[in-house]
Amino acid sequence: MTALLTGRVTAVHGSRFLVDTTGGIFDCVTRGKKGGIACNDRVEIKLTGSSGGVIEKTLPRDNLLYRSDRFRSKLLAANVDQIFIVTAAVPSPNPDLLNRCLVAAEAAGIPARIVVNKTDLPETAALLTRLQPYEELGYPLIALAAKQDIEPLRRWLADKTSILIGASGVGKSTLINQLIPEADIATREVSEALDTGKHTTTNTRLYNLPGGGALIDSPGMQEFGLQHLDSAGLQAAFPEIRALIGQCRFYNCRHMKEPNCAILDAVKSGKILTERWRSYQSLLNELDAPKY
Ligand SMILES: Nc1nc2c(ncn2[C@@H]2O[C@H](COP(=O)(O)OP(=O)(O)OP(=O)(O)O)[C@@H](O)[C@H]2O)c(=O)[nH]1
Ligand SMILES: [Mg+2]
Ligand SMILES: [Zn+2]
Repeated sequence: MTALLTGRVTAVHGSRFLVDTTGGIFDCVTRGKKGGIACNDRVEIKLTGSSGGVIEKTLPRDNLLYRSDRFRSKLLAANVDQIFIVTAAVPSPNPDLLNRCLVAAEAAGIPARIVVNKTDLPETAALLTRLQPYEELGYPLIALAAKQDIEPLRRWLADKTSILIGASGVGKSTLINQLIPEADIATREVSEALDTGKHTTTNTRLYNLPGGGALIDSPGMQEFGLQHLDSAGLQAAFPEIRALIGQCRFYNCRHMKEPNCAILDAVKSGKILTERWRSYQSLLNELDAPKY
């Protein structure tokens, strides 16, 4: 009988997983259908050959970042110390996507930071002004141009496992290439030059940082469902709503259109950003939609 090897999942390609162990890197599959396996999961594998194996067991997770629609969950990464939500003035940012990423991070109990990339573009000034209130909510803003100077981000990463998430084209893979030249991830310009269509990232992959720690690249997302939250969990995932819970007239207020609602009052007076409340409202509506 072959002994089990412990390792961590460093890449997810559909139903195949690369597992990094003290004995080398193995290309693994799972045995039957066993729930999901995420990038950076700690697993036990049984070798089936010189380079392949089967994942026998997923070890307990410290945390799990994932999204979910009504039909299924999409696991992003496990056991991460922090999440960087990458934005840029171009392509045009979507505040709802940012809010959903922040809610997912809060729900998973993982600290979130916002990276504003491409500060070389003149449109960035307006974006930074618009995002300033997020810093006040407790989400640090890190502004930089990946292609010019990566230092503002580098100092956040030492000895931590971090993931970059965000829309397609904001520069996640470019950031990783600048920090870890050996990563050599194909980014868009390569393909633009060869005219082979977009060179977008299609899988989640972990790269070791030269000075210690690791950074996970993920495919750009357009949607971020959070069907795994309930209404209380959703309210708690908005720090500015969480701070006012218990101050509405109705103890079970949903902050949608109820009278004497502390949250609606705060939206009206500008203390809560309208774009934050809109995201809350659309997430709550999605939870209420019938599940098939
Ligand atoms: N002007 C400018 N462009 C940048 C900067 N960083 C990245 N880009 C460009 O943004 C485009 C997209 O970069 P990628 O790194 O492929 O973006 P991504 O977030 O990994 O995209 P997906 O893999 O599709 O999710 C490329 O053309 C980069 O050259 C920057 O600091 N300034
Ligand atoms: Mg990419
Ligand atoms: Zn209320």
